[in-house]
Amino acid sequence: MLILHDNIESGNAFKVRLLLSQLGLSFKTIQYDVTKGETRTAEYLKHINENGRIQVIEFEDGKCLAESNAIIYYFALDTDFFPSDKWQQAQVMKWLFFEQYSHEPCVAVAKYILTMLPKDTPRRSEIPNLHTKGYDALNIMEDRLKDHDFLVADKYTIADIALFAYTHKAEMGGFDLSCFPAIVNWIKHVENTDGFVTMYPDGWSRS
Ligand SMILES: N[C@@H](CCC(=O)N[C@@H](CS)C(=O)NCC(=O)O)C(=O)O
Repeated sequence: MLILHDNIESGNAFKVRLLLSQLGLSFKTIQYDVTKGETRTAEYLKHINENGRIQVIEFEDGKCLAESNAIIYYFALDTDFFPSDKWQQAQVMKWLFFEQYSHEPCVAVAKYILTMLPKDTPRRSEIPNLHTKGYDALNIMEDRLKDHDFLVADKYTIADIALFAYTHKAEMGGFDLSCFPAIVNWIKHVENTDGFVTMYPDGWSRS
């Protein structure tokens, strides 16, 4: 069975859980506490990911693939979650790179600082800058979504999965989504797709 090296708080890991669930693929998860260096052990670096991070998918033959967007690309190929048209494929890739370069480093990191680190962490000083850059990214999404149901070709693809992951939890990072009506609407569209699963399982609470 597929194994996802996972952390329930990670939007990057949620992308993979969501796509695998929507594809109807079975997998089990191994949870890591990323605040305790559990992905930095010699064993992990050697066998799972030399880059010392989740999320990693481990195949039945022991091969491991890291990087959330590479993982969702791999599983989406030849399915409805990745277009067959070359131009649309490139549009999907554009949003995946945008997510990793302009969105996740602000929207996800603000969530991490505000929800995972102690309240007196000096890293709170990063929040204003993260908000400025994060709002720039959200504005770009809002602009696209104000006259489209989904990010590419008006069809639900892995571009939506990649950006949904941290956007729908952006308020945990102190972002106010009420100024983004198109994004709020798109979140509802994604939540209504077949086989949608939530990021945090029912009854889950941070220990
Ligand atoms: N670009 C990577 C990001 C991976 C990443 O930043 N993982 C974080 C959790 S979201 C992590 O494992 N942090 C632990 C560490 O850096 O020690 C992806 O999308 O998979």
